Amino acid sequence: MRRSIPYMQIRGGSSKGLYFHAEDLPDDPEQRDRIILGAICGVGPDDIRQIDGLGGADPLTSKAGIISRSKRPDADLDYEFVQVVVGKGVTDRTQNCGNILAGVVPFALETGLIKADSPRTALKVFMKNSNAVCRVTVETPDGQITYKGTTRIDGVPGFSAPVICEYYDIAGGTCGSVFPTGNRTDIIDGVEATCIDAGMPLVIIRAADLGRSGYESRDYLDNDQELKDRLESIRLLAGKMMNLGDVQQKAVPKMTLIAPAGNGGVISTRSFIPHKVHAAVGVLAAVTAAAACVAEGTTASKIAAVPPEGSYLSVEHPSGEISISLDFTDTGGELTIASAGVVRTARSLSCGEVYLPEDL
Ligand code: NQM
Repeated sequence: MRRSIPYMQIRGGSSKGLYFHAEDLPDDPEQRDRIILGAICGVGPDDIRQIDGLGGADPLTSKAGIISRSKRPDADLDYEFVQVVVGKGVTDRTQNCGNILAGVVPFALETGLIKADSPRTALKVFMKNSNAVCRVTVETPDGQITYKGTTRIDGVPGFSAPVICEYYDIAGGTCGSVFPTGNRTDIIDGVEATCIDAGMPLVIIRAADLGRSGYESRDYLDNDQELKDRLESIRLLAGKMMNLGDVQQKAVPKMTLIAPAGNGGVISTRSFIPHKVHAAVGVLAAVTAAAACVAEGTTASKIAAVPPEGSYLSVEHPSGEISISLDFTDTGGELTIASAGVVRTARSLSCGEVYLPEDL
């Protein structure tokens, strides 16, 4: 008998992924992973084209979200993010994803997990990967989700309804503290780096310190093997320093090259996720880069153009910018982030049953 499971495919922010109800998957994490790999890569998990599955052969389209109603008093939904590492045939749950998050509430409403309010619905989502809550608000006129609207985000063509994401207490969720090495800068493999986790573990290095401008295109950097080898050797060392252990098979920490902003923003970024360059920048990666800009004594603060307190922090990336609001306190000891806000959009693309390989 051919086996299949219900799924929805949703564009969340500038990513795209498969969304599943937790109850449709086995409880055993190993079996869950085999099913997710089967759905996304089929029987060819090490095939970089993902030709035998529904994955899109790019880190940004090789993702899954597992959703259930939350039993926590502070949340309505639980969300677990799974990154399928393209060409490696493995899953990684170390990181969260703020783009796939944008599709979580639409998924819950479309599949009847929760009833919508009108004209908007705000739900609290517990993000298992980073142990924190995000309040997500979507447009639901007449109690029905709509994706139609006038909001545009860089990295996605056209206009859509806004998905407003307000993150609480995200700092240090993966590494244990915002500056997990205990320093605001470290010298790693001869280069000054800031190791920081304000929602996403990043290693932030000034591009100029590696002999690059930081304004190179995604394709150019993807072909710069010398740079990528250097970044990977720094990443493996930084992973251990950031309490992440051996990160060879993990997607974090993400290496982030920075340069002074070129278009009126706070900083310009090139984000390696971790071996391919992001077409834009991840949501939580942008929040973390913005946090590094406002914190004294980091690699970023030295070149950032920080606007007056209370203004949006515009983080530039290869396809535009993403604006972040940050409610933070920097005592010089620890950096605390009470909340961070960002606007995304989403659109449901397909739903049905995904067939699993028969020999799974
Ligand atoms: O940083 C890509 C993305 C992401 C993750 C990545 C993300 C985030 O853009 O919150 O959204 O960093 O691998 O989808």
